[in-house]
Parts: sequence; C-alpha cells; structure tokens
Amino acid sequence: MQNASFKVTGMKCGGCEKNVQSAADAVSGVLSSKASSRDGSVEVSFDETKTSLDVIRQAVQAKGYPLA
Ligand SMILES: [Cu+2]
Repeated sequence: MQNASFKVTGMKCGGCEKNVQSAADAVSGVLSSKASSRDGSVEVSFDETKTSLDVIRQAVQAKGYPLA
C-alpha cells in the first residue's frame, strides 16, 4: 500500500470534497481517500500493484476538478 497526496483546484465545499473522494474511491485499487477543500488537496491510500497516482489524479480531473 502507498499513501500520497496531490493538489486539486475548484473544491468549494463539503459536497465538492465528497465528489472528489467518490471519484478517487471509484478507481480500482484505491483503499481510501480524504479531500480537503480548504487545503485544495487530496490524500489517497492505494494498492500500487493495481493502480497509480496518475490514474487517480486523472479520475479526479475527469469529475471536473482540475489538477493544480
Ligand atoms: Cu462544492
């Protein structure tokens, strides 16, 4: 398992945090995620044999939250 965090723009509220987290959690291999609109960041725990940080970042971006 690997922990990482990355920056995302456009999160304004708790609903945005949930959207980002559900986008990350939907990626196969993601174990957990925690988004912070205040920090504009997302922490993820994932199985690096099943996915990669890049795939998770792309999934979040595809939900409409541009990567910073
Ligand atoms: Cu929002």
